[in-house]
Amino acid sequence: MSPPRATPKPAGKTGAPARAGDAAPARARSAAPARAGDAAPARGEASPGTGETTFRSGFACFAGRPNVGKSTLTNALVGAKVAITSDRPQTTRRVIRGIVHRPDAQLILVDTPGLHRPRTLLGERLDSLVRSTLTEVDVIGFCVPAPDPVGPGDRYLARELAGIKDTPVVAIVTKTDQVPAERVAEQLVTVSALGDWADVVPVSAVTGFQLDVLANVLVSHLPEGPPLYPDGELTDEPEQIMAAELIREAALDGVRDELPHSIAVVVEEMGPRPGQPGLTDVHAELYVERPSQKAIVIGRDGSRLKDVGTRARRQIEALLGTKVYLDLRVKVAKDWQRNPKQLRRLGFYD
Ligand SMILES: Nc1nc2c(ncn2[C@@H]2O[C@H](COP(=O)(O)OP(=O)(O)OP(=O)(O)O)[C@@H](O)[C@H]2O)c(=O)[nH]1
Ligand SMILES: [Mg+2]
Repeated sequence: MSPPRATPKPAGKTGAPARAGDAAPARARSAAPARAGDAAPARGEASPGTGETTFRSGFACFAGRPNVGKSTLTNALVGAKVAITSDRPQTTRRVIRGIVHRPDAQLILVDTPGLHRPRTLLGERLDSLVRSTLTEVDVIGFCVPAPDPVGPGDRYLARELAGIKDTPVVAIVTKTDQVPAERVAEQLVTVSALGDWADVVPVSAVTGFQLDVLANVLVSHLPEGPPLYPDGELTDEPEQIMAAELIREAALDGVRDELPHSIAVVVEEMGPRPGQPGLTDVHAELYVERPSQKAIVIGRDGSRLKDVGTRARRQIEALLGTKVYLDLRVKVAKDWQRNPKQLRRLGFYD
């Protein structure tokens, strides 16, 4: 069965400015990633003497501090929303694969949680998740935002990445639309001096500036090989997980301080309502760490929760292509970020 196609083409190819915020969520398949052996025949495979281009396929991982724009960049390159984003740091909590299909290559982008000094067991788990991912990819994209001064966190990370032998690292200066050209130039010089990078590329995921250049650079570091995922598949994230993420994204909007970190969402059940094929029932639980946080999330007379539910439902409808009935409940899982049992229950394994 071929996967449902989730609209836009990679941003760099269409030339249209890719705004991650506008992108409809990508339809996901729950299938495990296809192994090379299962893959469809390669297009454009090199045939000696004919001058045909070589087909490349492989993995590029985006790494960087929290909030530098890794997920927004992933979405912009894929041309659809495969990862949730927010202006709060530490939004991404899992490794998310987004797939860019080109006539000459299949580029699998691996978006990772932002690297920071872990303060909780969750932080430690995410940190080790990123580190193991970094050793498994063909090329690493080290993201540093143009507006922010380069700090000790970036320097530390630059040294770590330089220590990963045999994997080229491309430094990416993100969010160039937020600053004047001189500041971008300045940041390029600073970032270049941080390490021995295979390339240094400035980009804006919001305006689409240089996305095609970045895609070309990343593809140039991939090995020759056939596509690893079926044509048109934009992510291998299961729909149930994507739905939970979309609810969390809606819940993150407008909350402050520690609360964003304390929110976790689990979709307990999701499926078509019997006798109504155009309607999907989604039963989800939104966890916080303390009763006081529960009151904030619910809001006066339930108004905030209702608003979160409405926004999340629209996004899930776009994801599934059906009407959605969303049953969203708020629960307290005391200090779940520090509790191994709770972490496991919420899907964070060690
Ligand atoms: N203006 C502008 N804003 C951007 C750009 N890229 C990302 N942002 C914003 O920066 C914020 C953080 O973006 P994310 O993509 O969630 O950052 P991240 O690096 O994935 O963050 P973590 O998952 O927490 O590590 C969001 O508010 C984005 O809208 C860009 O190119 N231009
Ligand atoms: Mg992210």
